[in-house]
Amino acid sequence: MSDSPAWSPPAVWTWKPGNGGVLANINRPTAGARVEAELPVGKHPLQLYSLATPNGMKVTIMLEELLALGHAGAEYDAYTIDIGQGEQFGSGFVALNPNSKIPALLDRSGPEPVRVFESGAILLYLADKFGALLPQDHAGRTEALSWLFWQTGAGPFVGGGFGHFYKYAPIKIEYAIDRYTMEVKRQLDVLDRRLARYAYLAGDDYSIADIACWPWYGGVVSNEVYDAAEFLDAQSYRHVLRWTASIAEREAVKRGRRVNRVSGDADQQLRERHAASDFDRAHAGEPEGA
Ligand SMILES: N[C@@H](CCC(=O)N[C@@H](CS)C(=O)NCC(=O)O)C(=O)O
Repeated sequence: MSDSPAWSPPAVWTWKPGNGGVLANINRPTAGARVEAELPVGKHPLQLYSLATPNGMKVTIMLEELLALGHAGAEYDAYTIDIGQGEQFGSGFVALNPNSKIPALLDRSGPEPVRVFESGAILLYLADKFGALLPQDHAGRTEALSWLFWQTGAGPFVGGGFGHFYKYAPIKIEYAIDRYTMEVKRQLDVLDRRLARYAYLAGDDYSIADIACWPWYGGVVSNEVYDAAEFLDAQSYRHVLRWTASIAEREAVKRGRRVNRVSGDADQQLRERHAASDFDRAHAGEPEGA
């Protein structure tokens, strides 16, 4: 093996500021708010504070799907949280998510506001609230939730494990990359075998299980995250590729993936979303809020 670090752990770990690769300026070993900062609030019942990462996209895709199904109560204001600048540690955001990670949702439609954090919990909350994108029968619902929870358990191996060590870590560590590459390929094979038999993860119908998995695994095989499709031999997961391409064609997915996007093609970015017409305005190159 090419790397053999001559380091052994001390009795008690101490934090070395600066050790954290590209996130070094925001990572700390402690939780809680670092600054007083109120969150903006718009006019719709649902307020989303997020960023167009794979976890963030799950929620904006879900909201756009609900709106496409005619659920007017799913209208939402989406605000960007710049995690590179540490906005997730502002007091207003921490009050919504004590874990300081996007996405976070505030539902102001009832007598008391309801906060929801964790992307999987937000998908389930919205599916239950609107009675959509989750099978109604107990067996079907259970299958969909199994895949939803599978994703929230498996996803950190993709992002925090493979993505971190393959793409973001300041040094390339063969042991870590081997370990997480094997796991990500195993997960892709899990999906490929399932999708060889069914159109969607929960069966015949598109559901929150697909919405949770698509930004991660679809992003990996279509080379949109980590630039690792060749390394992972993504083209061999042909059922995952078929599923990825078919979901990418959905109009709600095309809209949802643009919300809270702050990088890439300018015409695909919509930092804030307050109305369906914002998408047309962004395409026409007009400033937001115009
Ligand atoms: N388990 C969480 C993970 C959320 C998460 O990791 N969010 C990342 C962006 S994708 C984040 O906010 N990172 C900021 C930080 O770690 O400080 C979920 O599914 O919502």
